[in-house]
Amino acid sequence: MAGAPSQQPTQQHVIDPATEEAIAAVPLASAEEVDAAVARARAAFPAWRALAPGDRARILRAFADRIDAHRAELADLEVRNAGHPVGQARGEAAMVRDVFEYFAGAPERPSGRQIPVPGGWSVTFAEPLGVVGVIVPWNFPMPILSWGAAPALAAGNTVIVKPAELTPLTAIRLGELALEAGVPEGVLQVLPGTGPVAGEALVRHPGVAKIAFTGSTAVGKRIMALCAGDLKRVTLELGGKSANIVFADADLEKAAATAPYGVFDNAGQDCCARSRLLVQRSVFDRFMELLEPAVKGVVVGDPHSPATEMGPLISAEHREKVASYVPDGAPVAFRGSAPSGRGFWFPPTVLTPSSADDRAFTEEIFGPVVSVLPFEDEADAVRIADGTAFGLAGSVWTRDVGRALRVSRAVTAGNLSVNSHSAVRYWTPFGGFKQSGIGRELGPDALDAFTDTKTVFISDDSRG
Ligand code: TXE
Repeated sequence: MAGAPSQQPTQQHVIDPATEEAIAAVPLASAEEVDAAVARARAAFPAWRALAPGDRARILRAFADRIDAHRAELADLEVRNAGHPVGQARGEAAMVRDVFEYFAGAPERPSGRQIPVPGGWSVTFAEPLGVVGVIVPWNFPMPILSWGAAPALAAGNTVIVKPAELTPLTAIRLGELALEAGVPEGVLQVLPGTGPVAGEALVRHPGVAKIAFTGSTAVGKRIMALCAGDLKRVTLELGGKSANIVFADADLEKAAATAPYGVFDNAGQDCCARSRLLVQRSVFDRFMELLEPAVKGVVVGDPHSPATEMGPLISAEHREKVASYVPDGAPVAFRGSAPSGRGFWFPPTVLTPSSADDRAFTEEIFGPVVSVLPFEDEADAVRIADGTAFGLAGSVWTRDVGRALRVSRAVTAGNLSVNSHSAVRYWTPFGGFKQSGIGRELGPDALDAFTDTKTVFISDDSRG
């Protein structure tokens, strides 16, 4: 059926990006295997959907408990497969547990409305869609899997997860833990494979009702176009080029001390990375003086060490892409350190481009590179912040409450933080404006993304 090419290697080696060593060999699903997985998911759907709310909730809670019991193991796997510093990886495993726990309660919470209408009532139901494909990138393999799978399952759908080629290990383990926790066969399947073969077979499959995709804007556009063929539901969480706006009246010490976290977290491989730093001109020089030690102090190295704040990039190919934004002669203000030798290391790098048109200032680099530019006033800051095709996140640093509100409302992005870089919480909505995506994940909105609303009119005239 799927129409995608199925000639490909049958397995691939998974690499530890901190050592460049192969740590596992993982099978790659063919289009035919995607077909078979969709058939299993379709077969499992009626019973999963029909479960009493309390029973579905109990199974998802048991899964969350199982994840909790295996948190350290999952974190260790992510350290080795994705190079995430161990403290960060532990936080991610805890978040995955929390996400499943939060959405586990959804079947028991009231949903639907009663709307009085002349001659009777209209009642709404949030109906599950069927089989949901969750396509996951390599930057946050565990959390992003949970952001799609947990609400989809809670809403009564069955799910097929396609992890990224580079980082399938935690997804495979989560699939095993789901079965051990009592999630029925076929309800949550993990199918490692490539984007062009397994990913695209899932997207094209007429038996799949919805695709939840996180990844590059280019692939997101292709997926949306493919989904148009049969009007498959689609949510897209794509790239970003978020601005960190620092006003002269801000707590400059705090803004400078936290700016590295805002962009170098996960080695900058974060769709929310505040990779454009806008600083009001009157405090620009002072801010740069404060920023330099903060950047040079970022601890880059062995992701197994609890002291490490930044690990390697995900692959040699990705490091080449990141390096292309810092060619010889690039306006480097200062850099942090990075290990030499094996591993895909890249030092935290601060650029001061001469204009907002600079390639490093407009394109998503997805690495530890931040570009700093001065601005004049509020209007100028918002204009520069909005000067890209993206609109995912941003930060505003000021002590003026009115300005904080004005600027955070004015910037065209889905997730703003005031005097902070933290925006992602599993109980609040997350997603992008403009070319950063469509739809919202997490929080109550996520359930809307995995259901269609049905309205049933009930006449109060039983004589017909
Ligand atoms: O992403 P892809 P890549 C950005 C970031 C990064 C760039 C490339 O700038 O440097 O994208 O990363 C699957 N049909 N982000 O190449 O290719 C693929 O197998 C169906 C931002 O890794 O978009 C993987 O599972 N699926 C981002 C997933 O899509 C396809 C996170 C993402 O891969 C497919 C990651 C196809 N035709 C990268 N082609 C974010 N929003 O955080 C690929 N895939």
